[in-house]
Amino acid sequence: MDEHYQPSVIEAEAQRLWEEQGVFRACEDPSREKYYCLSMFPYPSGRLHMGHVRNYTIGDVLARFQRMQGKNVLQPMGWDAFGLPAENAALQKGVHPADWTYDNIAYMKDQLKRLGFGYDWEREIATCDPAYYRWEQWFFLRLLEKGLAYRKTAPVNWCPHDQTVLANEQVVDGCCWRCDTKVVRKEISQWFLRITAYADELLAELDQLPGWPEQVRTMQANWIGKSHGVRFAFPYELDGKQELLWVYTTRADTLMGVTFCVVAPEHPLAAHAARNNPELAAFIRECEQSGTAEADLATLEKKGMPTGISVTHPLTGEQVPVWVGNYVLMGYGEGAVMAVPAHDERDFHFAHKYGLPIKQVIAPRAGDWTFSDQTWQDWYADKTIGVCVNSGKYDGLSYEAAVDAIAADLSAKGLGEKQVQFRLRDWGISRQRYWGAPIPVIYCPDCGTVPVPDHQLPVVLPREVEITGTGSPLARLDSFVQVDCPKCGGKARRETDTFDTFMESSWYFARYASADNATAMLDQRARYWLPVDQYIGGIEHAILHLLYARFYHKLLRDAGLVHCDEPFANLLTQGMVVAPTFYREEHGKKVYFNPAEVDARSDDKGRVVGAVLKADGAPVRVGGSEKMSKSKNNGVDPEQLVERYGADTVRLFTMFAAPPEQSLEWSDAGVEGAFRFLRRLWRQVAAHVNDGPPPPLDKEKLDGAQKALRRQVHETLRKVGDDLGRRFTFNTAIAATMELLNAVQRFEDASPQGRAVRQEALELITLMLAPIVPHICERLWRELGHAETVATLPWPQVDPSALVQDTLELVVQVNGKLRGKITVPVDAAQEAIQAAALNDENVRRFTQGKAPRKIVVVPKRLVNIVV
Ligand code: ANZ
Ligand code: ZN
Repeated sequence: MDEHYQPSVIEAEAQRLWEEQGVFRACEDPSREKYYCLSMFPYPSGRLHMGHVRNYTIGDVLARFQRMQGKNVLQPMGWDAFGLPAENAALQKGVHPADWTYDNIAYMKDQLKRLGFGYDWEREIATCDPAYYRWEQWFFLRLLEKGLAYRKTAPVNWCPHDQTVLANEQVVDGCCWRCDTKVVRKEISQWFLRITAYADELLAELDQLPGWPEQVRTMQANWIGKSHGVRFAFPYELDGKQELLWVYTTRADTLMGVTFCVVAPEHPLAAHAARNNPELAAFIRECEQSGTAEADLATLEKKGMPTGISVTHPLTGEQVPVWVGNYVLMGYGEGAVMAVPAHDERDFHFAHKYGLPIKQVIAPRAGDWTFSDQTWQDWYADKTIGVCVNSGKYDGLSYEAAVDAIAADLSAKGLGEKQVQFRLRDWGISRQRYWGAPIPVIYCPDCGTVPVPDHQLPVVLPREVEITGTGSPLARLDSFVQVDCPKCGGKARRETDTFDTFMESSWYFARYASADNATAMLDQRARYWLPVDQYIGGIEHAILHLLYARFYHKLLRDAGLVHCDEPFANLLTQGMVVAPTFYREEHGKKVYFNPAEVDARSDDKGRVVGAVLKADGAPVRVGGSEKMSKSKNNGVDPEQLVERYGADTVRLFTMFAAPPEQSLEWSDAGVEGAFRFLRRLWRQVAAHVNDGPPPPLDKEKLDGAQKALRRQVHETLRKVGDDLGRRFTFNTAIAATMELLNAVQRFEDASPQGRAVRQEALELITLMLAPIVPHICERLWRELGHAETVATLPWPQVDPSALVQDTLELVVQVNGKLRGKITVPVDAAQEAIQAAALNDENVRRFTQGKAPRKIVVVPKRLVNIVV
């Protein structure tokens, strides 16, 4: 065997072997336990980054490990291929989005193959393929039939100069990213999916996902945001007619503290009041100009204006003025609030700003809380602290009792009820973009909205379009837009919006099971494979993608296409890959340098403490470690690493450097270390193999040292199995294997049984590392004298007899000081242990022949001799 480790040769060889043998092709087999291992599919941006490599290595290690456990494993891969970057590339480089996307797919697929990931490529999916999105269109039509898809107007970001809708990420500081024109809000008609109909189930079933990180479940629960409150109305008269101003509150117990009401700028009452009030109309317009994101509203400076309209308090009959305020959302509750400035923080600041009265109605039941109408205090928000005061008949009631009593009184007057609200909004799925799946509907002047008939699917996204960055390319294409109405045959127009790309990623996991089915969206194979047993991906998808996928899965279930309730039984969210940043200040701006452009110095803990730019030898400043990104120029290109060290080193480093959920700190030294370990493993196997084959292992004939090594081998095997299978602590599994290799190296026994023990140790190390560094292990296995493909082998069994410990090491102290170590049989009698201790050469030097006054034996630990 060649003593030289050559990753490029052995990796290509192993990959060829797997491909020829079709090792990763998955076949449904009801007699075997299945394991569906799925990593989130990438957007084909051009090249893999380290985040991908980490995600996919974790998935591949788990898939390979479970295959060795005898499971029938499916591990597919595909491409989340629609999206904005392809259109940007078209604008910037003049390439067609389809060409750009498919070129990127080809390149990245090759990169994935060179990393040795064991995917069943026969199930590959690209979501921009009409064979994929036709089923998305087909299913959308089923949702339309059930009323789960509907159309309504909703605001978008609009650039008046480019005459185009902008995605949130295309709005930079409130302006268009291309022409810097101020972006405005525009109401247009769009398609929605009724996710709110599933809000309760989406929330309740989070409890049935013990295999998900707590943090992700909490984030989803908060996003769904179930709240219990009261919906009620303030009566008022408008132009001689009786009207009701509905509001929603979670604090009906504070109803007696209402001193004004606030409506959203888009509320009809605001519009009515603005008719003869130009100042108010201007204010409303100003509010409409600002962004639509809820996060912006939270930090927004609170502003308002009176409407001049008053409403009647439903319980006291007092007159309450109505204001318009920018902090009230039209899309939540009733788009109007009762303001209780004494106890609601936003109302408090609003009242202070505009000099509105503040009336205390909650007082602490006990303790050193106090009320102040001058400074805001957080205890008001805690419903358990207070009782009602200044509230007439409700005085003295606690939160729950007060809400019950007040809700009952409102209900008796026919003015309100208790109500459950969700923060979750219906999912807007229309995008005014080209590179997406066309929404399959047609608008006819006579028949209205007409679904595209099933037999006309797919509505193929036309290729020959002009992408200019202004307006919608599809809307300009007459051959696409102008169609005959499927109902009356008259002239009609096609919908030119495309689906939100979250639509494609909401069901791809199911399609992998039936990827080649040209006549149905899914088939019975989806029943076999679903749910996904292990899903792996970034925490950035904790809310939207995972919530949409769970929702879509339930839609599929209710259409009879899948059988289980939840799509992902277990979820692992891997941490970020971070790296140090290097920069210089130039004209007050930071200019970042890539880690590859600098020579960095590290301290003995591996922390970077200084660096110079290779190009000019002058120092650069060292910033903190941050997520690898273009903006910080601290990305490391996995391809260059694979070229230099091989895929196994890259895989080993990413799995060794940190537990999967934590951030992984990039380190050149760490990569070097991983490479050196593999080289050492290779050399040891070579040295062993080149001495010729050992005799068979005879367990009966082993001496103490041989038994000790065997015990460490099997203890390590047991630990690694647990680390990979249950704990997902790949780093500790690798560390234990490294220690074992050190022990093998120290074991210099060249006797026939010594060599047999070493053979077993090296074989088991090879099998244990196979999920992590599969290429080198294929080759080592053959060098160790076997013909099988490691990727198809079962996980080795721990030999219980090897774990039995028949000798013990005890420390020996003389007068409390450590003086020696002895090895005794585990079942040795007290006298034998004492004799062995006294007999030890080192111990004798310290006892100097004196008779011991006392000997204490602490079982399994130590012997103390007092002289
Ligand atoms: C009076 C009140 C008093 C409130 C108090 C809170 C504390 P969650 O829990 O998120 O459901 N609210 C209702 N509709 C709103 C809208 N469209 N825009 C902005 N705020 C709105 O929040 C419910 C609370 O948020 C409601 O309870 C209401 O303020 C406000 F001491 O009513 B509360
Ligand atoms: Zn028609």
